[in-house]
Amino acid sequence: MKYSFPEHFWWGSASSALQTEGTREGQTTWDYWFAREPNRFHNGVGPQQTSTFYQHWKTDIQLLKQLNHNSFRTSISWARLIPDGIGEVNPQAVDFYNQVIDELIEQGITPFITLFHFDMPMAMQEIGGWENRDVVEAYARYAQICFELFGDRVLHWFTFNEPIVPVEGGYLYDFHYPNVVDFRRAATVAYHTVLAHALAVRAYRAGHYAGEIGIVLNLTPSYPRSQNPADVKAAHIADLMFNRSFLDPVLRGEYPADLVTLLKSYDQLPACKPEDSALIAEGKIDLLGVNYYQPRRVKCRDSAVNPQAPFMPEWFFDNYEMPGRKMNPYRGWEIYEPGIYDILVNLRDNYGNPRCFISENGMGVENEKRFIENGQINDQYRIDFISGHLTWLHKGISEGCNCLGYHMWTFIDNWSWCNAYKNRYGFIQLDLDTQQRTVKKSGEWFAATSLNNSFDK
Ligand code: BGP
Repeated sequence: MKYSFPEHFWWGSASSALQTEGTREGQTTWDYWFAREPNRFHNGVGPQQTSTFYQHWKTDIQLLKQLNHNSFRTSISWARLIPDGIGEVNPQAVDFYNQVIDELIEQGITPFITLFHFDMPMAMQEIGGWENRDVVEAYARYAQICFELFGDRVLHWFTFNEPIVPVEGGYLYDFHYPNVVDFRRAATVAYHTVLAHALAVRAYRAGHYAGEIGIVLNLTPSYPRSQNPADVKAAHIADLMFNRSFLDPVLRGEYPADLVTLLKSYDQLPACKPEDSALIAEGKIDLLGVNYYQPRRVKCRDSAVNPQAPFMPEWFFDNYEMPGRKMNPYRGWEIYEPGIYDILVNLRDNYGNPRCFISENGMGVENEKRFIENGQINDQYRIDFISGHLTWLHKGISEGCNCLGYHMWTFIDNWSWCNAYKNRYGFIQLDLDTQQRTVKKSGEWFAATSLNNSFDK
């Protein structure tokens, strides 16, 4: 069967500043944490060992073109642009991002720019990071500076990438700095992130720029083990905490009432100011990026909560391993293609069918060199992964969902936080020692799909 996509569909991939650029003066939390605890990172490889986009941006953009990208998302590094987060703007950074943006446009690739992709300037973390409202203000200033510098050419802005992840990683589950385990502080970080987002949207609207502004959320549909009310309730609470804690503010301009009630009853609500709700209402977006990797399956808890243990989302559910689930064993994530359709239908039916696109979807695989045939990685599993998701996305579009594009994670194999280079995601293989780039079979498949605006399956 032939799957064709709407005219002007966005075909491309996503990456981020910290994971690709390298060579940076301004220090981030990642540089600081790596210097102190290199053992936390796979094979002791830190955030300075990248695919060196800072040096190779021009030839990399040629590769994007070779892959027939019509759009590409990356982020600006706050710490590169404003090394201490709040002071002087670094003119070399301005030159660098101007060159990248201009070259993308020159090559017919629409730049999509994220303002914050997990890379907090260390100077900002030292004063409390997202727990401190001064950092919220500093971020709003940084956003405004970006709009002023690049807003004449960048027409698709994203305030944050997956804002729930620094909350989970840094304040609940110990996989990002500052490795705090404290729900109330996590809730404060999440709340302040929403305020920062809304301030950036306000600044963007005030500047009357020609483009649009949105956010990228990782939406993990919450599936209950069964229709037993106890399982359904568990899935509902997981959905409130991990999806709707950001989805509702940015699309409806307010938090779900039952999330607020739940957190209030456990005394976990962050400190709010009376003027906050009006600001949050102003944060409604024009465009939603959806990152989808895996579903969340939950069931009612089997055991009673230990009242001495820290308050956690898992007080309300257990994770459920569905028998027969399809797994990506390298990342430990379930592969469930219909999830992408369920997300789009939920947006259509419950959120007014907003303009949206798939901003990340991907499959990280270990030791891909074993798949080399005639000098090229034959990653048929990745082509199957993409085409499997695209068929469900296609079904969503044919049923009226307002999905405008599909971006893969990622372009060239890159540094993946604590996993460093363990799992490779790219359309293009990176040899870390020589920096040589080689297009994988999936890259060729994607180039053809984008060119034809369709594929056969
Ligand atoms: C997303 C992030 C990306 C990227 C990707 C792959 O959550 O936006 O930055 O890293 O996941 O996940 P990981 O690197 O954890 O394997």
